Amino acid sequence: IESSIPAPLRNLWKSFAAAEFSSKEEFQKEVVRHIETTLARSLYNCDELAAYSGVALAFRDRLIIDWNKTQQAQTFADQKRVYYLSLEFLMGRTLDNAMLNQRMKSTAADGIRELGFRMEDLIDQEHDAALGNGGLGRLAACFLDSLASLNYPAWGYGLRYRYGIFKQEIIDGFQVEVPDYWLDFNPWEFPRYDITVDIMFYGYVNKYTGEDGRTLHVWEGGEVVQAVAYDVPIPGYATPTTNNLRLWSSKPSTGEFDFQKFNSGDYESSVRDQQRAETISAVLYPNDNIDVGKELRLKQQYFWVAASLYDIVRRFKKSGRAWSEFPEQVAIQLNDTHPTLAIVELQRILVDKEHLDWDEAWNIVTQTFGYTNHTVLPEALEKWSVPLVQNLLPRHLQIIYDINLFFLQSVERRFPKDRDLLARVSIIEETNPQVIRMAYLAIIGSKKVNGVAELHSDLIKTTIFKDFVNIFGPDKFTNVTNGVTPRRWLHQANPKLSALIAEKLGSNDFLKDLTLLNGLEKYADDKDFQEKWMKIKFENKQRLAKYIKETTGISVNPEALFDIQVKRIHEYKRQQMNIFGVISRYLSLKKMTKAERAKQVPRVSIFGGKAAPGYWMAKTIIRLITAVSEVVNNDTDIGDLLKVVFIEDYNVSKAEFLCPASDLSEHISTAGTEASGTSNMKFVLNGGLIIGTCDGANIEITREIGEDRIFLFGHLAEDVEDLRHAHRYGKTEMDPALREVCDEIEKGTFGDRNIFAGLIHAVNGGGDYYLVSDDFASYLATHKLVDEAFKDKSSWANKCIMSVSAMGFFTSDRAIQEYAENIWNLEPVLVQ
Ligand code: 9GP
Repeated sequence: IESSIPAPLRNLWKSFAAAEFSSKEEFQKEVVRHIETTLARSLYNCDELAAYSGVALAFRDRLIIDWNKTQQAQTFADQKRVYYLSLEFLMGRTLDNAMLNQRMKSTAADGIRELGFRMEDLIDQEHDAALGNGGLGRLAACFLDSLASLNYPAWGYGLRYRYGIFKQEIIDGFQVEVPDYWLDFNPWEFPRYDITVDIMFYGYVNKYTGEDGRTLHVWEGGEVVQAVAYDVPIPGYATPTTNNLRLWSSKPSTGEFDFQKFNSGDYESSVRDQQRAETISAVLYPNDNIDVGKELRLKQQYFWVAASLYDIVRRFKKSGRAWSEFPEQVAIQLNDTHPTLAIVELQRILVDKEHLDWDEAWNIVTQTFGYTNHTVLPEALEKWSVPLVQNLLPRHLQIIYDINLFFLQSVERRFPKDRDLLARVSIIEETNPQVIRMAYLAIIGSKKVNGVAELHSDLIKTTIFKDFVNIFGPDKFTNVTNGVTPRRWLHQANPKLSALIAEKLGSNDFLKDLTLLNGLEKYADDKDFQEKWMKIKFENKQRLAKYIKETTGISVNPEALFDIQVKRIHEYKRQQMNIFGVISRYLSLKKMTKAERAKQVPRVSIFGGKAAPGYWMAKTIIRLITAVSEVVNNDTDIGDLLKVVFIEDYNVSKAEFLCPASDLSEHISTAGTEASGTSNMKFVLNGGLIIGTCDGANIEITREIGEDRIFLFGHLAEDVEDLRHAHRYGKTEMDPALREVCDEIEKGTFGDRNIFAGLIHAVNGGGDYYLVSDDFASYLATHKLVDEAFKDKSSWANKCIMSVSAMGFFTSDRAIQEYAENIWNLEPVLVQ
């Protein structure tokens, strides 16, 4: 392709395209140029937002040059690409990451200072791109960073929600949701108005006989909506590779609005059509680990996968290869079951549009897809009602029926007369109405299925997908333990610690190869190093204390032990157990003499996280936390010995300054319920210890860092069924400390007891499904061990340093390499 363009033209073009800044002065020139011309502002009305915008646009220019080069290099290389389909990408802020990945932050900070601004203030101007709920969406964002950093040819595909996850306000102690309109000024996206795809819904299926006598299915007569591409550049670290994240936005396909209706006075209905189309990508469903089953959600899913597949197929067809080569050129990873309709859509394209035989098409489909499962929670496993799918996607329902029929026939041949097995593994569940089990469809249509931590991958094989392991054999099921990007979660979030590590190890190379952290091991006992290490922790805690004071008015002592639990609020994550534990600590402190109190380790218990708007129990947990904080923080007997803080509107940016400030963080889900967890990795990587259950990735973290550096407690996953059974069949006795806590709540110590009745009932008489009572004694006992351990500063520092030195495994680079080698069969493409 290159040689088709005359060399002089090529060279002229390249000399202009390479206009990148590399010095402070060039950077300043670009910033001022953008402020003056792109933004039409001047020195006299350049506020922080304008300055942020100028800096962002200057860096964006650099990114675009690399982005173009990457797309060209990947096209010329003509190698296999991976497409990561995720309904959520929780990207957070971009500018800081872009500066660090291009290793230009200190040059830029100097340049900015001379222009009269502070870098931190400008970074704070940026709105988080919050197109996700929690761990699943943030994992997708870490994966994009690693894919680019490792030079893999990869595209992300998602939805461009106009409203991301809501903003959380705490009013009178209760969560209130406020819309998050994040698109006011977003320099990081590029609308591609020329890249549009028409997507159909509803309609009917007609059958025709083709020239070769075959039956053709034609889906027609439906409502058409247009998908418009918005591209976001994803820079790798210390490499020019800049991949693409394509987000789809919906609009009406027939132009702005219906002028006929408008002219005849029917203004409302002409606008309604437009609004209906735009609604599809309007808002992210704010549920984490809960299936909602709403028609609009199904529309979102189909809209997004259909547009993405159209794009992927169009790109493949340009190569002129035979269809049989599709799986050699294309790997599609399904992030959870949300994109499972892609399997059906590809089969439809191949059979109905490209006229391949069913079997030939199905063979291509099942070689192309991989499916990642992120949960075993029954309430989170997606099931779509058959009548809903029948109405919205009539042809897809037929295809799903056929996939199911052929699958069940093959099962019957291998396991004759096992009718129970057929009912168990059928994609269609015979409820009223019937429902489609999306996870089963994803397994049947994929080449590989993976869980996200060892325990979780074992559990899916022995519980929810057991029959499929029998049918397909164990090789189809594998594990890829999650990871996080050390660029954002160490280098960006904790610059001082990152610099100290680099100084000790002699370079920044650990940001590319996290296993190099093991070089810290030999300094773990070095008193001078320990002091420097703990000084950084203290400064990070001071920064958090200042933020807490400014935002909540609560004064916390940075010398106290900072104990943090930040994540989505969910009963299975057991924030209720944490706050019950805080109450228990409070009651113990109240009973102590002054002399006894003087010996206690002061604590600050910090909580943060959003509750799904319709999840009443989660909202009640938030209310209990805020109610306890009102009482405890104002109790003069207690003073600094215990403070309780709820951080409003927890998001990626807040996680970036919370992780570096923890002494202890809590990952205390009921064993077997948290698939992996990723904040556990972030906290340890930032030099904090964790208290946790034997669940998700906690188990592998323990294996890597050593049992004496983690505070594990509670029952094991294998005990859970028996314990639940005992509760169901009459176990009534409750842990005495927990009873005391419940009594105190019921006495009204924390305000209106009626508000908390549901929470109390859940652990007392309501079956205690999350086993709070069963784990409570060991939870409290383990917190005592934490207090004791914290008193010995040097040994605590040693534990933290040793833990960080052993965290190399938990980089998302390792996870992506495993996906590339074991699932996608993908090779990197180097960009010059
Ligand atoms: O709940 C899991 C969490 O444990 C995991 O770390 C994350 C990324 O793999 O996925 C979460 N799952 C979901 O959000 C829904 O399946």
